[in-house]
Parts: sequence; structure tokens; C-alpha cells
Amino acid sequence: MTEQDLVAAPAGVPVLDLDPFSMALLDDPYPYHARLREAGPVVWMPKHGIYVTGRHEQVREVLNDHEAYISSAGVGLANFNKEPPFRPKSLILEADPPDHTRARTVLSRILSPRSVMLIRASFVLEADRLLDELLAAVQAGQVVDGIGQVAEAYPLKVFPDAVGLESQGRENLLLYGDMVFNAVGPRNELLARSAEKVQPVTAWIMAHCQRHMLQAGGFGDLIYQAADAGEISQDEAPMLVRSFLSAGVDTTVNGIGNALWCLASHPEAYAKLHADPGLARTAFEEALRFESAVQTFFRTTSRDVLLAGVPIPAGSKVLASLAAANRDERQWPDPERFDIERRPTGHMAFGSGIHGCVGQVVARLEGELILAALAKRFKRLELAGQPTRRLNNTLRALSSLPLRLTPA
Ligand code: 4MI
Repeated sequence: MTEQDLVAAPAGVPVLDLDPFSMALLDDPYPYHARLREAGPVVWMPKHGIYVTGRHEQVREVLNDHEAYISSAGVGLANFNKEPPFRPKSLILEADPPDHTRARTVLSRILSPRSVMLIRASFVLEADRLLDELLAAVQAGQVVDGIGQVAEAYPLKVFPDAVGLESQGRENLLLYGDMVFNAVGPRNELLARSAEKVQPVTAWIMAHCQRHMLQAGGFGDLIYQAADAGEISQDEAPMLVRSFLSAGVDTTVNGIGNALWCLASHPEAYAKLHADPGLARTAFEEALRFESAVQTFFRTTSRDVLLAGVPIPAGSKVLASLAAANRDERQWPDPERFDIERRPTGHMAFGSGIHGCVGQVVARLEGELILAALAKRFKRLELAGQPTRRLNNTLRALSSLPLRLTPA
């Protein structure tokens, strides 16, 4: 008997017999997303025994009803009420109110627009420094790898600096992110492969969540200050630092990497951006819509619910496809068109509702600054070879992106 035989198909729900976590669908998810939206507002996938929604309206509804669709049973395929989590639960991601609210209050203050204003100057400086270096490399005749030299280099410098992390060993952040986001999916080959490295990487991460490892005044230290003030307990502080280290790098790395890929494959869009680097912010936003770095999240129903009239029993896993919602023709005119002048307000790449990305101000700052710095220095950005994909159960990611850049 296979896993799927254990879960009977519910009556009255369209069935889609696909595995969204198969290598083929992860490699090219968009035809599957179209089938998902077409099949109905909610479908049943027997392979994993899950309900799946890929239409914008229903994805939004799931994410905005945090009482019916809870996070404390995990935001991946695994139901933490039935099996132990692969790591101690995140105090913010895998929590419901009122627990969630305390953690969220602390993190939203640390990552507020006001406090991000204070780091802006250093983020600008670093974007300019990195792109000056890149320009020199290009002038010396080099082909550039957009992933290693830009998309990874920039977030790995600015975000851990802001957290107050030492410089050494930061590559662990990418390995850890790979693992955390693979763990949202099933126990497939991808999870097995990233789990092989779990011990040393987790040890490094947890060690760097300790107060004495974090520079005074950084985001990490501010969490400990919140513990000193009694907002959270001393035991909770390292766990909230862990959230920075889990969510703060791999997400922006791939947001920026995907944006570079979008621009390299849409020369007319890059030409517009070069002509007006002020478009950097909306260009980044459109890239988030078009190639969402975080493709999916799950919720678990806390009670019997109706979603678009479809009955879903209590205790069900519901997959919300952020990426499919972001190309839903019911929501977006001409959704398959990458258009940096579109204002894609309401895209789901940062989620929505009480769990909507708490770091989105920082993420947008990084995306805007790096694209603007690029647009100012280069008049053309073209593919210099085939990009390679880094398959991950949750992230839309590239491992390399060869670019030919033409100085302005
Ligand atoms: C949306 S990505 C993400 C958010 C939070 C955490 C991990 C990943 C966490 O560990 O809190």
C-alpha cells in the first residue's frame, strides 16, 4: 500500500494527481500552476493527501483567516499535531495568536520602516561598493555570475551585518535556508540531501543565536534587549534570532537572483530600468510577483471549513500556492507578461495577513538598491549562457546565472 491509498479522495472536490514537489514540476512549475487554477478554486492531491489552492482569491482567504487556517501545526506538509517538527518550532512562523503576537510585536518593531531608515545608508554604500567591484570585473573582460557575485554576495553582506553576526562562516546561512525551505515539502530526495548536512549547520546557527555572538545594537542584540525588558523570555530570545537567520538571507538571495533572471530574459524591461533607475523598486516588486522566491506555504484547518463552497474537514493540510496566485488571470491583466511598470499591489510573494513577511521592508530595500546600482552602471544585461536551477521544495532558486554586462 502506498501513502496515497491511506487518504481517501473527498467527494465533490476536483482531483489533481500531480506531485508539486517532483523535480519536473519544481523545475518548471508554471504549466502545473495553470492546471491547478483551471481545475477549481480548491483541488485535492491524492499523492500527498492535501487540499491545494492556486487562485488569488482563495490563497488570500486562507492566509487571512488565521483562526480557521492555523500555523502552529506547521506551515509545511508535516502536521506537527501528528509528527514531531524537524527542529524546535519557530516562535513566529509556526505559531498562532496569542503566542504569535508577542513574537511578532518584537520583530515588527526591530524591522519597522523607522528602524530600517537607520540602516539604509549602509545598505546603499554596500550596493555601490559591490557594483563598482562588478564593473571593474566586467571592464577586465569577465563574465559575471549573477547568483554568486550579486544575488548571494549582497544579502550575505548587508543582512548579517545588520543582525550583528560575525563575517566568518556566513555560507552556513545559505545551507541552513536550503534545509528549512526543503523541510516545508515532503520527505523527498531534496530534503534527504539537505538533511545530510543538518548537524554542523544547525550547530553553527544555534551557536550564533547566542547573545555574546551578536554585536551590540544589531537586530540580534535588540531581541535580547526586548527579553531584558520582559517582552519575551530569555529562552525565547535565541529562537527569535534563529528566525532572522532562517528567513533573512535565502529569501532575498533568491528574490534578487530571480529579478536578475527576469531582467536578463526581458531586454526591453532592462532597457527601461537603465533609462530610469527610479523604476528599481517596482521592477523588484514585479519580479516577486512573476517569480516568487517563496512559492508555497501550508496551513492546517482548525475546524471544518468551506473554501469557495468546498468543504474541508478539520485537521486538513491546505497548500496555498503563492506563486500560482501571482499569475492568476482572474487577478492580473496579462499575468504572463513581466512588466516593470505594473504596480503589482496585492501579490502574495510576501504572504498576507498576520503572518505576512515581517522583514519585507528590508527585503524591498535590498532589492531596490541592488537593481538601481546595477541599472546605473550597465546599459545592457544579457544571458551569457544557460542558467542552472537549484531545486528546492519551497524556493524558486538558481545556482548560477551567467551574465554579459555592458557598461553604460
Ligand atoms: C517566509 S520565510 C520564513 C519565515 C520565518 C522563519 C523561517 C522562514 C522562522 O524560522 O521563523
